Amino acid sequence: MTNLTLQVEGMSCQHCVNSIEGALQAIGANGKVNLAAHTVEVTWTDGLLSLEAVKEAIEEQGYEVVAIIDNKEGVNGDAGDGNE
Ligand SMILES: [Cu+2]
Repeated sequence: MTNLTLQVEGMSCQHCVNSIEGALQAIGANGKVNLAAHTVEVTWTDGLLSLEAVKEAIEEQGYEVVAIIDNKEGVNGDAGDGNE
């Protein structure tokens, strides 16, 4: 599995959450929006999708992906909910 956290600009309400999570679901990824942190945690099966496809799905909804954090590299320990 690939598990990344994307920093996304432009999300402000539940409608945004639904748009992004719906768009990710439509391409076969699992997305979890954190509105307060302006992040989307995305998980998908390796080989099924590319990061480009994931970014495109979000950007097609009108949001901008400004940074990508690879959770496997443990950039920040705040989430600490044992991905695997
Ligand atoms: Cu909104």
